[in-house]
Amino acid sequence: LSGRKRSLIEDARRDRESGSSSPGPSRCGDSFVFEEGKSGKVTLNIVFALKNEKNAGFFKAGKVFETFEAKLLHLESRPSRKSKKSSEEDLEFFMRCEVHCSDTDIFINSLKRVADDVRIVQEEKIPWFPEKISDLDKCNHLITKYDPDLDQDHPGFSDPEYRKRRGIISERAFNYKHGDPLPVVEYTPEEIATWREVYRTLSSLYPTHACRQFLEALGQLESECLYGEDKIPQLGEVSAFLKERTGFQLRPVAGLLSARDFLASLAFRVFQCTQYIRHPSAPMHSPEPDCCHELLGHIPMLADKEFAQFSQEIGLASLGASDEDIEKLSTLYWFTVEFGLCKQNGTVKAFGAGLLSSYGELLYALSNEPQYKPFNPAETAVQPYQDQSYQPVYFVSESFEDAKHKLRYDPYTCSMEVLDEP
Ligand code: HBI
Ligand code: NLE
Ligand code: FE
Repeated sequence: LSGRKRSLIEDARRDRESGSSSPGPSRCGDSFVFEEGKSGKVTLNIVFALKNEKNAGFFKAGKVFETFEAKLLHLESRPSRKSKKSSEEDLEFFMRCEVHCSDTDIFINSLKRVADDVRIVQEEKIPWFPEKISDLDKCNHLITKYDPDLDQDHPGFSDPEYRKRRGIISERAFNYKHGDPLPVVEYTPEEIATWREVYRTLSSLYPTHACRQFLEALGQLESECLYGEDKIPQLGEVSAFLKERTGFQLRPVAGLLSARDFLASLAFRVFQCTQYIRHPSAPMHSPEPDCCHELLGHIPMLADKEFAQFSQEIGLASLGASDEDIEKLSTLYWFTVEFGLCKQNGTVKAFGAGLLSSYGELLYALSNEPQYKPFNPAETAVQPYQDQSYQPVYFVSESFEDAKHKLRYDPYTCSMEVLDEP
């Protein structure tokens, strides 16, 4: 294990144990602080509603605060979410205040007499998340799955030259900072031979197996001479191509990133790309991302406006999300962006990058052998998945746009709306 890798792993472990890597902003919504305090005081976060006679109720609540000498630290109001049916909107208040420890129970009980639905809420710790694109420099927590240095089943495990090469390419990615020019890798003839084989075999399947959006973008990449079987495209050129079409840009990544870090970059329309290539002994399928996967699987799809927006929305939803929600979003990402199928002109086509970069799995996914289920975010998000080999089940969207419409980020509530059947 190189020193660099070890320090990354330790870093990630520390973050997990301490709950977050740096103090995050407070979440708006219904999570608030409850701190045991200094000098016999506690800070309470209280939510209560006022249903009838709001003005009178508000002043009565104020009286309770006054009586208990509660020090008001913060106050805000919003329409109650529960009041859909009533003609007049109920109001909900959030107050943060400091009271004497010994008064807590009686204070809350008094409040309950003058207000409705009184709740004390505890703050969920919000995991740190990048707030600006350059913060992505801190999103570099690698996970060590399928690492050729560690995993005995990796086809490169017993190939010291391959491991050394990967180490060099990964180190450059690791040192990359936002704004630096994208690293140029001088690929060796052997690496180009692997690319050629992957490119050729996949190209023979694309016309029948890939979705329309993919074929269109690949055609453009080829006619602009960015893509072809004789050279491995460089990230800088490809990034410029994407930026013009959908605003997506690339940054190099040293290996498999944590789901949280990987998804966060999508929120900024940044796609993290590995630059090393798969081992020549296994060109038709690799469980880990490599440049064939990024360049052939992801890039053409990211040139499509609808798909780019879908990807960004998953990323936005992931910012500051709980670990459970990250898991769900990863699963959604997995069965759409990586392994999604969709219907086009009555036939099923692939739009997932993991299929479009693996000759073996692309054939298999459309062979009628695996199980197929209709795409539906609620169900898809909890479908267990494994990433070692081909998927046992694929989700099929009614149309390419359907997947996007069913999953929509609402910028006002900062949450994902899952829409039912259109
Ligand atoms: N890291 N570098 C990299 N590339 C990916 O495609 C990737 C990742 N980490 C996690 C991940 N994909 C997905 O499986 C989801 O967990 C987001
Ligand atoms: N299985 C894919 C391939 O061989 O290209 C890579 C999947 C990465 C998630
Ligand atoms: Fe991928």
